[in-house]
Amino acid sequence: MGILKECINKKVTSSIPIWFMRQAGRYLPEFRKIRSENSNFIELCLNPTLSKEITIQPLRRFQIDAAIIFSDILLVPYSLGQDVVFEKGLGPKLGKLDFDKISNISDDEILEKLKPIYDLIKLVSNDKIMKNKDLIGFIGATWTLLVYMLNRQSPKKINNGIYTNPKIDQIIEKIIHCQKLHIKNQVLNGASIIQIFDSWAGLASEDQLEKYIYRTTKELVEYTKNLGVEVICFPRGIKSYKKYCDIVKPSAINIDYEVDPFKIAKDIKIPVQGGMDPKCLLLDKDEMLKNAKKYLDVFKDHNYIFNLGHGMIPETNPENVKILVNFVKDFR
Ligand code: 1CP
Repeated sequence: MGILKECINKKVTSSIPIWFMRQAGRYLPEFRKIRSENSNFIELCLNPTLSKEITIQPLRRFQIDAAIIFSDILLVPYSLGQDVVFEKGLGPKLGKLDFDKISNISDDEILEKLKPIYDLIKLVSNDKIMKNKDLIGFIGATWTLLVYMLNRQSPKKINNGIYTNPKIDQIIEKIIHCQKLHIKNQVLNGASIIQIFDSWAGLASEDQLEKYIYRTTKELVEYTKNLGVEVICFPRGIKSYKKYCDIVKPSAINIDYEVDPFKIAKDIKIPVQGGMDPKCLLLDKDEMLKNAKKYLDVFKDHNYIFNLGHGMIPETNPENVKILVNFVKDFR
């Protein structure tokens, strides 16, 4: 067990746990090299040898406390038989959502498609670099997957807005079923923590929050906790983190960079992760560390995991990451 898990279990840790969302990726030259030789992103995710290498690359460089598996939230729609391609510079493009096809897909077919991810988790968790570290498995939240599956591309690019479909309730049940299978198999193969990414939670109306976010995420959180594993939720852009935590009851909550950390520290009693704007890593060293110190100070009496308020951006200089990690590690 690593100190992330200890922190989530409200223990006093030897130092402040730290890892980064999107730590395994585009800002690292060693990743870019592998990526340039592998143009098909899905195939890269489903190559356990290469995805293991990418997963541990940041651990070789920085004193971080966890690895997050190199994979993608859109492998769940892919496993349900919806086409997913990643076009350079354009982001993901999904095929037509064929409900009858999705509803007829068996568990064996889903698991057959996702098996390389479980092989990757096994490979990473057996590597000696993982001693005293946590291995984070993840899924996209039901709402965020629904947004991609119905919108068929990032809502950042074009947002068709109406996430309605006459069969929406059945689609949701099938997604939840697949998410549970994926969570269970990540845990069985060695994931010690699960993070649920709800990247588009901020797009949901009040009504959609009730119908598509609270209920579905609460069900997945309960399911994961019953497997004996902690679950961190990241409902990016949600209006009330407090209400979300009260209803969904995650083991820890990742906050985005737009919320006021003082208010979070006052209102929320469960362990908190993240918050700092990823753009701070593009500032000069002193400015970056001033921002980091703000979060460390605000959460000094809290169980706090240092991380960002969204994923690391591609222009990040790895040297700055190193400076930041060392600063956080020396903080107490
Ligand atoms: O082109 C490339 O080189 C691929 C870029 C890339 C990478 C490195 C994508 C495409 N996905 C990933 C890996 C990834 N995705 C990880 C593992 C690496 C790590 O975190 O260290 C994780 C956890 C994700 C999760 C993910 N994928 C999210 C949730 C987190 C977030 O950033 O909000 C989302 C929304 C996706 C969808 C996705 N995958 C990739 C793209 C370009 C997108 C679309 C983003 C958008 O709609 O804006």
